[in-house]
Amino acid sequence: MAKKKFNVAVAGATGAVGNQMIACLEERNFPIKSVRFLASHRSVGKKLRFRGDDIAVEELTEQSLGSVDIALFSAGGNTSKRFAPFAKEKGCVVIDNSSAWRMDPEVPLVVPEVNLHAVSDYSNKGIIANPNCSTIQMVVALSPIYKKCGIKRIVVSTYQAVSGTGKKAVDELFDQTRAIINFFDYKKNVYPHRIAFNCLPHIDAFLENGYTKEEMKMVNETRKILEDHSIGVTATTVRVPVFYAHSESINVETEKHITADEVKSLLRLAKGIKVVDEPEKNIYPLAIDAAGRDVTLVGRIREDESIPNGINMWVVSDNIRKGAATNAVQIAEVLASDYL
Ligand code: NAP
Ligand code: 3JN
Repeated sequence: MAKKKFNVAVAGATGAVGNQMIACLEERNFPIKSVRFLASHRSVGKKLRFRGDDIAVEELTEQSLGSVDIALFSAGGNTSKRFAPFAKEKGCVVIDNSSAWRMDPEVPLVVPEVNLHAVSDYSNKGIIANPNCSTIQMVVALSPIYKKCGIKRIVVSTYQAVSGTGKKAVDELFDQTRAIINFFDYKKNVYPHRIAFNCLPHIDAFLENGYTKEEMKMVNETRKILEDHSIGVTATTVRVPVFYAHSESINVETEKHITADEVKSLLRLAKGIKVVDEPEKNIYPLAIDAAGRDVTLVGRIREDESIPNGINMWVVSDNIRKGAATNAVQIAEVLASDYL
């Protein structure tokens, strides 16, 4: 029997994440009957290449979602809030990359390597949420440990690439770096401070509790995905002058004891992970090695000698691929093969 094919739309197709979604659909040979690329009115008529054809970008409107089976959204939270409920009325399932629906109890928040079963709740609202990129790579690395020995507490510090802020931030890092090394004046539009040759302990807006929204996303999303609200999570998120791939220093306190060697063995068998841990040869996960790949690199795995049950690790993954586009397309693959 011929494999079923789907009408697919990408909303936010002209953006950093949308572009990568298009690349993932193509690379992974997603079963597509028709494809629509949607963005704001500013991009109408722009052509994007897909499987050898030039496809004109259309404006995202209620009409443009008619007869779409699966819509991958990465056009910001407000756009998702406005259009995702409408998509459901039209019989379309939305896989949403924004934070708009992530903490809605009726909306599954899915990382296929971790909680694939949650996809089955998609029909409540017709929406499946894709977690924040920093959360995705952390739970990919921690879920095998959680399943084996439980987790009491996680302390994480992130080193996040500028591509997480979108296309304009990638250009800003490039332009500032070029200006500074040539002794020219530089412009600053995206971040409140210079990002070139600097680190900013500030991602997304500050909240009343002193944390940023990005930090609280990591706390709340991790608990929802691991389905355990007793886990203590505290995060410090930092923007660094790297183009692609987020790095994270993670300290995890487990319920039951586990050695560093046991963690390495566990993670070597886990889906979506590559253990890169030969410090004696200067081999450990690097952003430049993770960029452009879907695998999450884990290394510097060692016991935390300050507590009885603690592990430290360094986790690196491409924030636009596994952190956004690839995770969304993986979810779409499961929907397409098992549910639609
Ligand atoms: P970007 O490069 O700035 O692209 C933004 C995209 O949204 C563009 O295609 C833009 O279209 C479109 N857009 C903006 N306003 C719109 C509107 N009113 N109607 C329709 N389309 C609109 O940003 P990005 O980095 O790709 O991120 C896009 C969104 O994805 C973010 O806002 C965030 O919600 C989500 N995201 C999630 C993660 C994650 O951690 N999973 C990571 C990064 C981003 P034009 O080109 O026509 O303006
Ligand atoms: O800054 C990063 O590295 C990740 C950024 C994600 C992001 C950027 C703008 C809006 C998000 C997100 O996915 O949480 C959002 C949002 O939808 O809130």
